[in-house]
Amino acid sequence: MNNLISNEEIKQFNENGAVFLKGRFDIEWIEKLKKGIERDIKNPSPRFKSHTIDPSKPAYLEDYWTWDTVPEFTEFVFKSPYAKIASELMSAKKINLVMDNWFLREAGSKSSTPFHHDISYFDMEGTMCVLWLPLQPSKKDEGVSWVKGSHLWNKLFLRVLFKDGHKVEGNECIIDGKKYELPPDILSNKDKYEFLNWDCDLGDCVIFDMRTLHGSLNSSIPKKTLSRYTLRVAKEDTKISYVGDWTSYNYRKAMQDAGYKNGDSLGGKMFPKLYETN
Ligand SMILES: O=C(O)CCC(=O)C(=O)O
Repeated sequence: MNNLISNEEIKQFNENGAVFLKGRFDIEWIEKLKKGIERDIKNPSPRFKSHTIDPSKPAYLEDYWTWDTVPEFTEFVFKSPYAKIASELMSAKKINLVMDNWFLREAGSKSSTPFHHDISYFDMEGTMCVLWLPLQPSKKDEGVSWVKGSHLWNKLFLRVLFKDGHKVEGNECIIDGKKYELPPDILSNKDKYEFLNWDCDLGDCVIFDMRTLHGSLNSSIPKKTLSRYTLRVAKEDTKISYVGDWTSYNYRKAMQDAGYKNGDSLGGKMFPKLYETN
């Protein structure tokens, strides 16, 4: 099968921690994912939430880990080109699902995305990447910005809540030799960092390393409702690694109930294989 990604795109992903991919998803996928979000909102998972404290204000909504209950998401996870794209970007022989979610900022929402990296939210260790796929055309200041090269800082930052106020969860600590630090105050020190962000048409996406810091760089308020589907996948080196209490809420419990133990490779019901090279 032909390559979906160029060597230059792989280089950008490795060096910058995020790569913009033009027109890699057919509009049918975008329409399907939009339908999936509509379906999910009508019948959300117990994990569905608004990050906007005042319920009378336009909301910033999220649901996650619904790939197995929303048929449009199931189809995207197993049949879209993403798993093959991810295998090329990460030079992976095998790709397993980690977790999907979607975000929706209603027109007028003042709630924003805190700067964070996804690695701290998961009880896993290894090589992982994230698809960020906007479902409406969006300008660079309406979406997320990535801190160029931050995946190579060799740092782990504590989780930040998306709820207004962006509270950091837990305290600085060392767990199994891994140090978890307070995330840097990116917004007060914008001149210290280089940012990556892109205008996206339908079908464009950004794929980023699980360790790359990202969040809302400015306080722009969307004039139209904007949504995106995000999907985390892992290379074959990835293992289960239970970490600090801040990841413990329902995702950890479900993993433990399903029998996943420290050091296990991904696979099985929660983290199925999506792609394997011959
Ligand atoms: O698109 C958004 O609103 C947030 C996405 C994000 O931060 C993530 O998927 O980790």
